[in-house]
Amino acid sequence: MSIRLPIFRKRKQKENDQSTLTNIPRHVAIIMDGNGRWAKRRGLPRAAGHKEGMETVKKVVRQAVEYNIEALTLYAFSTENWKRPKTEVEFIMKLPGEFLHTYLPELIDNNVQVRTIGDLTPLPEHTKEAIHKAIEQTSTNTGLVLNFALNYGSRAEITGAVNQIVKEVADGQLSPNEITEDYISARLYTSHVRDPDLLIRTSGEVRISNFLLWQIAYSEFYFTDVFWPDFDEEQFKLALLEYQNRKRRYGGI
Ligand code: V07
Repeated sequence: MSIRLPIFRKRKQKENDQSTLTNIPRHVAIIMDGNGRWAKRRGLPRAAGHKEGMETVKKVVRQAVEYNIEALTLYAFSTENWKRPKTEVEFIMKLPGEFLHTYLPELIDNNVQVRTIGDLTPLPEHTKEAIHKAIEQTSTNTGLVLNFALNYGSRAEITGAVNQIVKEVADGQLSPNEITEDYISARLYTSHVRDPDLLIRTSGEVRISNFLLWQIAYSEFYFTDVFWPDFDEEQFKLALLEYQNRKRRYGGI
């Protein structure tokens, strides 16, 4: 007669499956790269890639709201992007208006606060009008802070802060020993949000390209080969899972 021995199974690590996300980053920043290449692959004009990329923005924002992410910063237009053909720049500058025309009501419904970082001065008037309206109409919202980086460059941002601080010192309003990291942070475009916990870049490039240089000092980086228009709900979830697993690994020591 055989004796039955109890089998002790290792407890299933439930937290590791796709359906359970813990340790959600509070601020996610994204370099939305690969729109032109996505279009080229399909034999479409680059504009088609930008348009599809705009649809991805809507999906990612919905998901960020669902996950209760506090802030989402999207690199929509860099200071370098002005070098592109005039027709392409003109097309891209219509996107904020188009986006907000269809999507602003949903942003308001979802308690999203629209903000920008960067110098909006050189943007076309129609672009600025659409954006200012969205900023105004969402200014009292308390949910997701949705930051669009427009005509943004990190070195220009830091240079601006340095100039401001030097002027305060020269005017005798500020003593050099009062220049702390917090004092500098407060003079950057991002003074209304915490530093990003996670930085995502799509489309295979493994560079920072003058995006949030000061603010990403302690961020986790996630690079994927997926083109921005293909960065769907599943892809975003993969990035959040990777973030969660990194936190778990070094949290365990
Ligand atoms: C832009 C679509 C996404 C891929 C990257 C380049 C093209 C949404 C906006 C936007 C900006 C401000 C705002 C509401 C929407 C946008 C630009 C480019 C310049 F208040 N997408 N998107 N702005 N692309």
